[in-house]
Amino acid sequence: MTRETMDVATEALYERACDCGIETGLDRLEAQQPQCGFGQLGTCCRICYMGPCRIDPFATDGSSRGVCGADANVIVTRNLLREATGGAASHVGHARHVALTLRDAMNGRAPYAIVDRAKLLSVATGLGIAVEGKADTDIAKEVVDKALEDYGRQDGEPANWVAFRTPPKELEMWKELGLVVSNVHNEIEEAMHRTSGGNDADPVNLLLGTLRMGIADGVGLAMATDLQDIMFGTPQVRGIEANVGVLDANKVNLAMHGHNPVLSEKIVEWSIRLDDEARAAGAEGMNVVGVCCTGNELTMRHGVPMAGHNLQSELLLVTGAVDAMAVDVQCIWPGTVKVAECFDTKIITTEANVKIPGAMHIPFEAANADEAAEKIVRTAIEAFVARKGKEVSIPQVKASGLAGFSVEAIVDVLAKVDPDNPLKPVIDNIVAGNIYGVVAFAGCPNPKIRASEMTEIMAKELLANNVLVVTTGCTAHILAQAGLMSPEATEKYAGDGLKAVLTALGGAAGLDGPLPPVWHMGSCVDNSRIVNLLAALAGTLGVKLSQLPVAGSAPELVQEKAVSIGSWLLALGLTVHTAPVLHVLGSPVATKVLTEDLVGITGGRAYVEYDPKKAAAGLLADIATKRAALGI
Ligand code: BF8
Repeated sequence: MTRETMDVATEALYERACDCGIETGLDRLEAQQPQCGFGQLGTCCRICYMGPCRIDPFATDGSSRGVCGADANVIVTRNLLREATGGAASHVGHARHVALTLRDAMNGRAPYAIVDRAKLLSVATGLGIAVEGKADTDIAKEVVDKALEDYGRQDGEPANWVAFRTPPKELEMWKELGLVVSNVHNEIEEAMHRTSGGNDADPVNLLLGTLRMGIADGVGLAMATDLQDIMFGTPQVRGIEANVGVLDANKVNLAMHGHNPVLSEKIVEWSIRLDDEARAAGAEGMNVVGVCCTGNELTMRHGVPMAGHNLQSELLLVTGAVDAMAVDVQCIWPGTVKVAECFDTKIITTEANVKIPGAMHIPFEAANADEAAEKIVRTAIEAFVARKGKEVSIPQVKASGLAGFSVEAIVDVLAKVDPDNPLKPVIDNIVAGNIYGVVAFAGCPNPKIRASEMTEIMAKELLANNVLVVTTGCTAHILAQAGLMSPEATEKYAGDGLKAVLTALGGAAGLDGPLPPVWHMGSCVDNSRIVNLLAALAGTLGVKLSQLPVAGSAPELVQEKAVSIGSWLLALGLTVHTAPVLHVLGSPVATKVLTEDLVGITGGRAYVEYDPKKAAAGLLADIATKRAALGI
């Protein structure tokens, strides 16, 4: 990413970093050039000590195979399955943590409660739990039992969250393909086993394993979302602000970074409780802001400002205005500690399995949540006292918009148009072509691609062609910062058909203007919300997900979690665009199966394109094909 192509806020912060001699990820990316070609092709194998072996897929001598005889197809597909396993482990671990917190809360051992009773009842009913005449706490305990069963069962039956949240046609398809996941921990064990030395050497079998891992990932996503909604509330549409300008020099700025709202919800609570202390310390109050996915969780439920996406996590600290950044799990750059050392900023780790040398560690567990949250907020206030009077530099850049588009919130809006059949207005408009299709943007900001404004330009192209954009994760931060979650963006960017629909819906919802053209549906685990929405549409139309005029995109893929989410979407039958390309090009089998043959298996297809306009055109062509097949 060169300086000329950075957005205003990033450029200002990067310049300040350079002036102060502070190294950031952008510098390190440059220093890493050229990056390893074997790694990019996926043909580096380091799972045993005869290696590491670097395979040249084009060689005609012995270097086309590893010492054990594994060729590029085997090595690439083993590596891909291990990537997806890393992602799924993150999500099912997250979900288990939330389930255990709900269990402890219901047993009086953790200070959390049932905030959304309606969601509790709908999840319980969906899981087949009888709710009549039972106390809410007992129902919640049964929900927890169902959740933990998905980590322990050995009967081979579909996992509870697979049976609950998978649309019937796709569940049937998975049964026929032998892809039904029963126990998510077993899946992870099996995947690590089969990809260790001297086991599965069939690339197609390994690719099917990656689809299974995607399905295990989907269990984690859906379970996390459902249980979080029960404990913290189902998001409703609300106003939000995004970008570094949400920091306030005169307040105690406490940035929440990571993923699990079990921590961040408590921090919000204690920031309110200790606001007077912040004022007594000379601040104008507490200012909790969100980074990455925990930022999405907080903005969806409370309207907490979205300070930045993953690539901005270091740069935010360069303002000198962040008093503390408290983190839990996933996507935490070790580099943040080095940047924080240049200021009075405290980086606070909280999880036993995520520690960073140089960071302060305040152990956070559900049982001690109040004490730990109180300590974290007080630490931020003390850091503000140390910072008081020192120079800070906050680029005054921020955008406003609406967030909180849970499926429930969307249905609430649609029910104002048609109370008996809320999805009908959407389906009618899809059939009529006013909504040409839907594309889900998910995943990360990639410094290799960010300068091309991949996410923003793709979204604008799609909107102009009447494609509704829904989003989660860090792409939600990017699109919010670009102003695409505002009603004005509908006027500016949406095609005429889409504009008319969003204007009518905005009117029905009692807004002054249209609904925004990009709907913020949450964090990365909330990709489950997107699938639930698509499943409802497919169910109403009586078609498979693969037949809908919809697609997914990780336009700036970074993390293994994006690989596992994408694998879930491929297993569900969706076209999934990514940039950069997955590390699979070293394998002709993987490349062909993912981009061609899979269409005949699940209906899904991997699609790669780095040019934002061409990528949008590719997805529009895909949608056109699906519309034609539906006869609309
Ligand atoms: O889980 S989008 S950089 S923060 S991986 Fe990470 Fe990617 Fe951001 Fe959320 Ni998702």
